[in-house]
This record gives sequence, C-alpha cells and structure tokens, in this order.
Amino acid sequence: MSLYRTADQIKTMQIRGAGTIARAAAEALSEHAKSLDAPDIAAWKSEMQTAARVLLDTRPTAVSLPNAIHVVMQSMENAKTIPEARGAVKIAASSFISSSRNAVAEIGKIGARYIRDGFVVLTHCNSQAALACLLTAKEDGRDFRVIATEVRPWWQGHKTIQTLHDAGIPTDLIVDSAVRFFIKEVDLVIVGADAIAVNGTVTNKIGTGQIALVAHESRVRFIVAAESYKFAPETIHGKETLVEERDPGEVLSPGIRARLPSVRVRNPVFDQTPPGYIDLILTEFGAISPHMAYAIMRDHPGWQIQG
Ligand code: RUB
Repeated sequence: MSLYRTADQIKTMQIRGAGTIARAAAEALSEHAKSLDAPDIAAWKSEMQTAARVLLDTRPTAVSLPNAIHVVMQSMENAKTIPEARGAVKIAASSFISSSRNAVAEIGKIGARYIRDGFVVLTHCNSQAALACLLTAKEDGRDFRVIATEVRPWWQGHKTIQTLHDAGIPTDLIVDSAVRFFIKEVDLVIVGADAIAVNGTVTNKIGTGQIALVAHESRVRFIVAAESYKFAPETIHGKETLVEERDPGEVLSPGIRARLPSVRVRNPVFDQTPPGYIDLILTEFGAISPHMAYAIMRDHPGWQIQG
C-alpha cells in the first residue's frame, strides 16, 4: 500500500487507534523508502521528510504517530548513501513495530493481574492495550465480566464487544451516558491513551474524562494502559496536546442540520483526564503513578516529536 493511501486511511479512520496508527505509519515509511529514488542522498532524505509530513498531518492528537515517525526518520540521519538510508529505515521501522507489539503484550500481562475473579471491568473505546489486559486475564483463567460503552459517533465500542465476544468474555454494552448509572456494579475501569503529558494528564477518546470523574466519585480504580510511545515529551517544553475536532456530519446528518441553522454541532473526539483521577498508568516497563510521567520521558528519550 502506498504511503499516501495509508495517510488517507488514517485520516478517514479506516486505520485508527493510537498504537495501530503508529505501526501503520512506520510500515508506510519503510515501504516508501524501498521504492523511493532520488538523484542523491540529500534529495532522497528531503523526499522522505515530505512523506513523513504527509503522515504527520493526518490526525493531530495521538502522539504515538509523531513518536513512531521520529524513530524511523532519525535512523537515516547519518546514512551517506541511498541504499544505506533505505536499510536503516527498514530496520528502524520493523524494530518499532515489533517493540510496539511486545509493549502491548507486556502491558496485557501486567494489567491482567489487576483483574480478579468476579470483577466487573468497564472499558471505553477500542484500545488494543486495554483489550490486551482483558484478553490476558481471560487466558489466565480469570472469571470476570466487561461493561463496554458504544462510543459515539464512531461506535468503536462495537469493535471492542466483537473482540470480547470472540474471546468468550461475558460483556454488557451500554450507551455512553449510562456510565454513572452502572458504576456501582464496576470494580475497575481500564482505558487506553492517545497522549500522556508531563504532568500525567491523559488524552483519550471523548468521554474518558467523564468516566474518570464518575469512577473517582464512586472510588472505583481507574487504570490507563499506555505504551511508552504514548508519552508526549514536547509537553516538557510547554507544548499542549491538540484535541482533534472532526466534521459535524459525523454527529448529525447534513439534512437535519440544514433545518436547524442556529444549532452548531461540535465534535471533539478526545478529552483530557487529569492525573488526580488516575490510579495507575500501565506501561511496558511496569505500573506507574501518573505523576511519574516525566520519569518515563527522561528514561526513554527515543520518543521525540517532530516539529
Ligand atoms: C482511539 C482511542 C483509543 C486510544 C488507545 O481513538 O481513543 O482509546 O487510541 O488505543 P480513534 P490503543 O478511534 O479516534 O483513533 O491502545 O489501541 O493505542
């Protein structure tokens, strides 16, 4: 698949979810490098930068995307010839993809330990890292139930319930606004992340902040499953995580909107949960307090956002 097609699929949500987007971008760069030709290495690198920019411009929130692109692009920095640069990009991309998959699996093992027999676990959206915790707990023989939200307007919850169903995990589907109604049944909330700021604030699918607030009110543990490339090092230097606002047509059809010209439809697709509402962040290096976000950025400085 061409890099431009991958970029289009990310933009149009055919490829979605922070980790999946990051792996798709790394793969796209590697494939692009394979067939890209240029008169000299400087021109080749500049073409690669243009291609990276196309990927970076697809969606603004998930920091896994610039972090993945950065590790791949950085690998070609010292290359003196085109074949050398191509080889470096290929190795960096495949190493990012495999370490990303390993990170999700490791988080799954850690997260599964927090799920006990008889638990009801609530999840929101469709996070591979959060699902890894649930699937590993099931593989470990744990007997528990999941409550999954629908996730308007893209219905990512439908993907989640399909996976849970296929794994034989008993699941209840609820509308997004029913979380407070059901919270008394819930023992644990596990969600994923698109970006984690230096102060431990977690950006994830719209609605996550409300769920965290409700969990906090009811003293239900709230856990975020997030690979280290979800941490946003540029927040150390004051850059804020951008929340993507998508087309109103995803929420209300143009026909209805045309009849209601005084109504503005807003469609932010992520929100921010402050660290005070988060009990733990599970990374591939272990469970941390959200207040330790800086330590992850300091100890694993490979992830840097491209400007
Ligand atoms: C997906 C979403 C997911 C995170 C984490 O939003 O918010 O919870 O990306 O997912 P969208 P993962 O569908 O708009 O991309 O753990 O798979 O990286």
